[in-house]
Amino acid sequence: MAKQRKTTAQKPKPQAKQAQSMAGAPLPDRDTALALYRQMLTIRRCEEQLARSYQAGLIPGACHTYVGEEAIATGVCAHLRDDDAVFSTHRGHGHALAKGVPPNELVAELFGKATGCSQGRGGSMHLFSPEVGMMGTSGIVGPCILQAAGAGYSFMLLGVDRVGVAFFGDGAVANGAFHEGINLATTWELPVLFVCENNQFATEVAFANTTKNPEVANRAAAYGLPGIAVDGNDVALIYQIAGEAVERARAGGGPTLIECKTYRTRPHAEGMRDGGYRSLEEVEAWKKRDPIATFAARLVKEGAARQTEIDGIESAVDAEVAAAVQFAHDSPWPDPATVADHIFSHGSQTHA
Ligand SMILES: Cc1ncc(C[n+]2csc(CCOP(=O)(O)OP(=O)(O)O)c2C)c(N)n1
Ligand SMILES: [Mg+2]
Repeated sequence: MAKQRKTTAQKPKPQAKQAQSMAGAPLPDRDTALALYRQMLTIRRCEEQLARSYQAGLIPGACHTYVGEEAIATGVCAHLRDDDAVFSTHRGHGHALAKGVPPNELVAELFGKATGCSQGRGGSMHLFSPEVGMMGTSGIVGPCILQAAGAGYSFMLLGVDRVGVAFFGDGAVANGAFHEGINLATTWELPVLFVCENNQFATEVAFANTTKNPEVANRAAAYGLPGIAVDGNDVALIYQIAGEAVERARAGGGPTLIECKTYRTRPHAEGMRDGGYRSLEEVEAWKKRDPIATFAARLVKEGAARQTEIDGIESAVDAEVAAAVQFAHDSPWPDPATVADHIFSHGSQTHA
């Protein structure tokens, strides 16, 4: 059963309210470090496979991959339980996987199959798995911030130590939802993490061209919550900072805004061009800072893992993703007779 939240008298002191920029963190313990590596690689391999499947015409609808940003979902979700609630974006495959949706169910969903996490009815931008607290990806930029605040409000009213998490891009920062959600969650000290994946572009528009303040974390000062900017390609750092924020939220210490500075190294969506708005040199420079390769190298260099162990994880992940694709291929389409299912609620009651 969920633990009771601490009373006001026991509340931890909130962190300094000014924005902080954090650099570097020690490796977590070996098992955790290897699990983080495996999770990032699972996201990467799934995304590479989904890109190929999209090109082969197997994915109806849009497919926005998370390649280059895997450290963020991985480092944050490693601290979450199934009863914590994640609300995500159009770029949400990584969030779903890190929150516990199995690769089978993700790939099948994108193929439109009945075995997908949303029974083949949602696709890439409507990934739901409430059983593991994946409360949905969304094609609308911004509302996930409000939904996470709403989840935090529910958890506070229930008196439980669960947390709500919103993942969103730099493109959501000028949306009214950012202001409303963060202001409300801070005022009411709700247990929420606001995780901005600042990959520096909204579609093909540079963040710096849409604001006079291209830093996100320092916006926290305007609302009065801790704002922390981190290297979004450093999974050990994200794991550390997110762990502190989750612990604070569970203990009644209120929300945190975490800005993860990162870069997507594939086009905005599969099938789109990737030129004209950013240089190839810039993309190549960020590929050298790949969150997965750099973490693997660090694990070996610091003696946390042998290269053979890294290779073994890679083989296991490749096999898991290949099996997921086969599972999706072999799965049935949804039965057309069920097209109207799940549209109306039959179980709800009204109370006068
Ligand atoms: C409210 C709203 N406005 C505009 C769009 C069109 N749109 C889809 S994705 C996108 C870019 C979002 O950029 P960002 O939030 O930085 O996320 P990223 O794609 O970089 O991960 C936009 C503007 C939308 N889906 N919803
Ligand atoms: Mg962006």
